[in-house]
Amino acid sequence: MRIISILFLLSFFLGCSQKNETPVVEEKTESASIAVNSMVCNMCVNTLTDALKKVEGVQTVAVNLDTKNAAVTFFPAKTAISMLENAITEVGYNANEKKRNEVAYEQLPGCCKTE
Ligand SMILES: [Cu+2]
Repeated sequence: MRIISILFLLSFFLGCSQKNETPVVEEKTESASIAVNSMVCNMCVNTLTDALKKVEGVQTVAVNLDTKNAAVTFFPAKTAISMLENAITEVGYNANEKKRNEVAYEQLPGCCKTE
């Protein structure tokens, strides 16, 4: 009888500890569409994709040369559209209304310069 009650208690505690496991919280992502009108070739696409993927909290990046647009999904707890725009301007491209970093622009390969 004693053993049974111990087993009962044990299973009770095990049951409890399972219930107390922290549930996997699904963080919600947001998506942003950023106009990058000065991209001209696939090297631009690579540069922009790399820069955006490096931003903490970014989940997916899809840069489209035809529409001159960067579609990004990100965790809003970790980053924001303004930070994504900054990542783009820091590699030498205008992002939405934000002006590019001129030093970074000068360092782009010749085919990526628009002027
Ligand atoms: Cu280019």
